[in-house]
Amino acid sequence: MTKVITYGTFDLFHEGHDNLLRRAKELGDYLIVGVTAERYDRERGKLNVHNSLMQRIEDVKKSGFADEIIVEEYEGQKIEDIVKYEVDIFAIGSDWLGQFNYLEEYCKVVYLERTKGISSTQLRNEKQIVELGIIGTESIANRFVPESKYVSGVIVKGVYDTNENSAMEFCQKHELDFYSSDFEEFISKVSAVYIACPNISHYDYVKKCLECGRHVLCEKPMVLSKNQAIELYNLSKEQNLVLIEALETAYSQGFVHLISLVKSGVIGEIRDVDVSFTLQNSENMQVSDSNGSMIELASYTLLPILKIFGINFKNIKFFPLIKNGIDVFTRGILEYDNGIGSFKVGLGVKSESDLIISGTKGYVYVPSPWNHTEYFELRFENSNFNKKYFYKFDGDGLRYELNEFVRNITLKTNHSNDYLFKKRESIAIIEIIEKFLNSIKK
Ligand code: C2G
Repeated sequence: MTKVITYGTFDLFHEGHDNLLRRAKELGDYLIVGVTAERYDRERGKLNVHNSLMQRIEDVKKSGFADEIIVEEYEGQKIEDIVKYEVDIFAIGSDWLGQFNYLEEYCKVVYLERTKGISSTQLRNEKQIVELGIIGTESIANRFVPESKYVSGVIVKGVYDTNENSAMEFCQKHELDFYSSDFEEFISKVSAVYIACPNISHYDYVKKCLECGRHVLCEKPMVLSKNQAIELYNLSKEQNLVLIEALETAYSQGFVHLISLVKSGVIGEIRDVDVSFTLQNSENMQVSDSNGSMIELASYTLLPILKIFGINFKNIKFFPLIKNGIDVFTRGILEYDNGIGSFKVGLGVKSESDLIISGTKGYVYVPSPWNHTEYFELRFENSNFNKKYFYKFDGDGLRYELNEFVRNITLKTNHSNDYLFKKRESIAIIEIIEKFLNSIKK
């Protein structure tokens, strides 16, 4: 008898899951299905799981392919299960290609091609699965697709790029349902869009997508003009659509707790927020460094300053270092009635990308990379009172912004529940970047 084992969350059970189980069963005579426990999903950074473990087990049972169902509760359990149940074949979808090769020591490993385009409208409406399309094929879009599998309730269906070849390659690489260089065709096949193309075209695409009735998650900075930002947010409101600027730090657990803690007064009144973000090479950034450090990085550094001191600063000063027409390094100072916010951003330069918040009773130190906020420390003159905080930050964080986007679409709370990253904070950051760009033009 050939025994096959497979694992999954099987949330909002759909035809992709059904196909996977059917083909796994066909590989042998007896199929064991491991359904992930809630705690294990949290531990491995899977977000937004809707159905309870009981419901998900029930759905797997109903498929009729499983001879035995077990619960996957911890990292490393797969090896133990394979040995315990004397499994011959481990099967999993091709979105995990290569990642389970370590199991070859124990049994045969088969990657089954994942089902592209779970397209039934019934599925979307009844189970609220967001069918996402991506505009752009640059590096951040490439990092986004693998992250998306950690957010339940969303399927990346297709990609759009004006360059058809780039779109085709991206589609093949990420096993998407379709690619297109025809915007009308692209938009007709998706219910929501992630915009990750160079930011010069963000405005046009956000507007077009909203006008077509699609929810939009747009890379930072969404636009480079305050008026355009206001116009787009207003348009999304009129259309009752979700529009979110993708700034992953704002949605990550550690950062959210850090801000709440500081606001609760544990380090007294805040006098200074000093934050830095530098990148030696901008390979991981959305576009080439021809944009300059303010466009690339200021959205991050302005976030903690505006979160803590608010958007009404009295004065702002920039000290840029310009090379070949762009700022390779910029220091900025925001003056408030009761405090100072200072930041530095740089491309092709390395410094500690840390965050220090100084208060009248103590300070918070967040070491590099502070924007992941995996760890920070409250420090006081009497070090006996120092306290360390640790958080999980999975992947490169893109799942957090996607999770917030999907959550907003499902709950339709775009305008009432944006406290993690308020529209007015997004607009204020864009306005500061615009001010800076105008100042270096002169
Ligand atoms: N799947 C598929 N086609 C889809 C969606 C999912 O073939 N369109 C497959 C996945 O590749 C996986 C299974 O269905 O093999 C279950 O998918 P999920 O519920 O998303 O679970 P996942 O996070 O992939 O679990 O230990 C957990 C496993 O390692 C992975």
